[in-house]
Amino acid sequence: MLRRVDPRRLIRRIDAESEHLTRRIATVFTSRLHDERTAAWLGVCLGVSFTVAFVTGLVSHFMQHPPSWMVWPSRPVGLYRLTQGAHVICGMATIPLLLAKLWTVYPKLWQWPPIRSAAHAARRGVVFLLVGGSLFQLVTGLFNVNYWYPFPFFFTVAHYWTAYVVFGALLIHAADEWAKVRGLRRPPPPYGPSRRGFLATVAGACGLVAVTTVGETFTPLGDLAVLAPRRPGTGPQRLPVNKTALAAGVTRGTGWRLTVTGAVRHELSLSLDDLRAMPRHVVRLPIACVEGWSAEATWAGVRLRDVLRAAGVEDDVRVRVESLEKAGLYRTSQVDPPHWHDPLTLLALEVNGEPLSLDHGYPCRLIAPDRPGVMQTKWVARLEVSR
Ligand SMILES: Nc1nc2c(c(=O)[nH]1)N[C@H]1C(S)=C(S)[C@@H](COP(=O)(O)O)O[C@H]1N2
Ligand SMILES: [Mo]
Repeated sequence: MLRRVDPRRLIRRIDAESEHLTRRIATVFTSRLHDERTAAWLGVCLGVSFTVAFVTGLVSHFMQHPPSWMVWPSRPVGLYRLTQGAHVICGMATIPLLLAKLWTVYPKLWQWPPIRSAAHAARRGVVFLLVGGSLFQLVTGLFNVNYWYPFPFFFTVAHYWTAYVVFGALLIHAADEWAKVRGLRRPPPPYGPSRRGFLATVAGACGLVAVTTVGETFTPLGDLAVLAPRRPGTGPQRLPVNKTALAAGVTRGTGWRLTVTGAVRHELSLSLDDLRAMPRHVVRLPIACVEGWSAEATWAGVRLRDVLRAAGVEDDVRVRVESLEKAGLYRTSQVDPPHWHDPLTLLALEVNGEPLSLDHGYPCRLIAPDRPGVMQTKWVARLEVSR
């Protein structure tokens, strides 16, 4: 036999239950650490770190994919090294910060009723995007830095577009919560050492992550970089390798030549001896990988501009540098006028006093100032000039 249920009684029953639950939750989360002041402090720090990550991330994206009107300078030499180091170190140090913030505010997840009005629903929607997007950025970023791709999408595209969602949600959320941030300027209500201790612990955790990773790009702290997958000074010819020749399917063949074609007055086909016969220049430049590590090395070879001048090019041409590598996203890169005019931009034949090893791009690789590592093309075989 089915019992008839009076819907009004049922609703009253549910209301009473939920009120009871809300009261229970409130008693569970009485800790000072879940209060608004702590959350606001952590929010300010997250606002700063996500802004740094967003801006430096856009720099990296638009250096690699510049719209036709955008031209990047080739100086300061180490600018990209700095911005990308900041991006990755800041992102890593943000992980404990975000976890602390989520722990501080998670009682709000169970607020009852879950939606009170349209405005409240919109606000919670923004927070949902912010939390979900932030976790996504930090987790995929961490995996990428460690060369681990357990997800079915392409990292850079997903990381790039999610950044706009997160930053948009962050701006709305910050505007919405600004009153609480302003409240931080008022003297705090009397409380014990717990909150200050909690914030100090979080700062310590962030600092520890930063100190154990920053050595991947700041050489004096190289020995401390236990969390970094690549370290300056470690690798063949004292330089890390991202993509090996084996992984790129490149072997040490014979009869290599460098061809220069496209918008040139004379096409060139140069042997290695032809290049060695040209004026040799030595430069000290870093490889600054998108994944955050960077390492300086001493490179020797011919200036890209000398080769292009020999082919007879106009001042405003662009150059596509192509690798022997058959497939792969990073087998070519674009060199714009500021970079190929720069006397530091070389087609390098040697690194740290030795001919390039195959893993570093033998027989010839591009090395230029202020440029992401992915654009320092190895195993160069062709220069395609365009107007
Ligand atoms: N042809 C080719 N060049 C390439 C790559 C590649 O995959 N293919 N990887 C790039 C990346 S991501 C970096 S960081 C640098 C690393 O140079 P290194 O291995 O000599 O340190 O090479 C770049 N040049
Ligand atoms: Mo890289």
